[in-house]
Amino acid sequence: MSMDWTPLQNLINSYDRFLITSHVRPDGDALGSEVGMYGLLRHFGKDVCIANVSQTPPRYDYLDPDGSLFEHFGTKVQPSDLADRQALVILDLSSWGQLGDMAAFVREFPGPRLVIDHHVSQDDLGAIYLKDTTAEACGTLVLRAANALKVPVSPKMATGLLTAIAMDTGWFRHPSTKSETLRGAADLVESGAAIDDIYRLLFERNTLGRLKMMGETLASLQTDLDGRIAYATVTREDFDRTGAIPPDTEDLVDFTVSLRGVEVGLLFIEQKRGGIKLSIRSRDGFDCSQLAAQFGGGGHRAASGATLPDPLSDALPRVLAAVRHAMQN
Ligand SMILES: [Mn+2]
Repeated sequence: MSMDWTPLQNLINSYDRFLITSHVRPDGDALGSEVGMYGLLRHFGKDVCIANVSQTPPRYDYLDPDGSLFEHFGTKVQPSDLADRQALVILDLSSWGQLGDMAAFVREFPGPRLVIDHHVSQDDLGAIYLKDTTAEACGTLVLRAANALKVPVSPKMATGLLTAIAMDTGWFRHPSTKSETLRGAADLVESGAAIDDIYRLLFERNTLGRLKMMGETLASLQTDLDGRIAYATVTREDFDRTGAIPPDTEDLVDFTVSLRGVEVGLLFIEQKRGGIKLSIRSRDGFDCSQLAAQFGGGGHRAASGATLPDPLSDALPRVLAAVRHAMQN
């Protein structure tokens, strides 16, 4: 799908001080897209600041080697520090829930807001939307924006955007991977993204806590509906026992759908503040975003998530019943 990037160009023509943000618990696509957008706006001489509602997971520290790029909203930057920002660019999300504790700030932001996103679910964020739900990653859209606006892609931008696209396509394995995905990735490698280094930085720097958490997650795996559903749980005790931190659970849900015969995989993660973070993955066409929407969440057809206020003992049977119901109808 080709997109008209005029709204972004207009914003660049009209404003000087930009703020970029993305979703809670940022992943490779969120952070990598921010790095790409930062480079794009800097190319036009803009004053750019990135503020995120969650801390940057340690595995992504290579995107911000001197810790100067990603500011943590609420600790490192306060709303008053951002009072001079004229325009807001929101990446890889279109729902209030995904903004977490930054939602109030965004609601009151006086300047124009631009959303660049590829998620199906959408709230009215009072923004201009540049959205393509067929895009495999938000990073793909930022790369297209750079190309459309004739911005040369620096090695830093390329590193961010390759991270974004690789992570949202499961390192070019998911069905969302098209020939264009690989052509885009090839361009990014040509622009200076060291694909071997990026892979090693992301996947071969596990902490002992994360590996032990993988073990706990696998040990908790169970199946339902004659093996068509698989689900695993991560409890607060698992965190205490393994020494893992919340970002260490990224991608663990993928184990559930790696089991032969499974069509829907679920991972329930107990949250420190209470409630459950639910991750949903599917194979063979089951629509995860619809299921997530039943629980106030959203996402994509093959990957989605939601946050439930209930304790694990209530959330698990409730979600399982909903999945069974959806699969049997
Ligand atoms: Mn994404």
